Amino acid sequence: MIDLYTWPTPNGHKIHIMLEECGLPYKVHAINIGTGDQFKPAFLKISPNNKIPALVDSDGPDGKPIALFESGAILLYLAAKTGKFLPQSDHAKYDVLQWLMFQMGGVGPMLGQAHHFRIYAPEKIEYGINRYTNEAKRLYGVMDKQLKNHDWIAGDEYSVADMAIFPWLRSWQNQGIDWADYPHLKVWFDRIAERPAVQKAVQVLADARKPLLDDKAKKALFGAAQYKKR
Ligand SMILES: N[C@@H](CCC(=O)N[C@@H](CS)C(=O)NCC(=O)O)C(=O)O
Repeated sequence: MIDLYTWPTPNGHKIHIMLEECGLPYKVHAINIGTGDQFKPAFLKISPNNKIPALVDSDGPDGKPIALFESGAILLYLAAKTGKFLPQSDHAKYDVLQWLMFQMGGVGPMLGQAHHFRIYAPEKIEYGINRYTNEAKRLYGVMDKQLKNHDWIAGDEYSVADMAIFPWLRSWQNQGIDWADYPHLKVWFDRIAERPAVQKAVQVLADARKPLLDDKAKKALFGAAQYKKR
């Protein structure tokens, strides 16, 4: 059995999508990051960086349980477990891995900062807003160029790299993006949005999805709770 500790944010959605695409049964455990569930000792045991998603598979490698945090590692684990969405051939596999790393090291952190400075920061800091809006636009441009000649981000096959990037682009309005500037990326985005597994995945905990703008959420995510030694 797979237990998934998650919340309806882009990093959570990546794993919902992969599990739905693979047709793997899973039990959802809501970790409300706006009220501080991510700091509870039981969760920190499986996710020491106090972030969702985290997964426990009772039927892990060699039939033994495994606990994992970091969405990229979880996607690769599920790809290895099912033999799906990560190509077998070395060339195609490394193409996927490089775009997955591009998401983990670039798209996620930069778009996250764009959200922070554009939406969440208590002061409007022009330098931060410009820096991360420009980074968002640059990254969208890199992906648009790649998708001019490919159906999927890493080439010919839909893969974990597409699943990792797609959820971050659902919040394009918060990133100062105009889709008209990225026509190839938009076609790819719409193609993924139409997939039945993706539509099911984004419904997981959908009722709880809202901007984390109240004081309690800000304290949990950006304030004292975040920096307390545990
Ligand atoms: N690199 C991590 C990032 C995970 C992440 O940033 N999760 C956010 C939600 S999207 C979170 O749990 N934040 C709660 C916190 O920072 O306390 C991954 O890809 O799994």
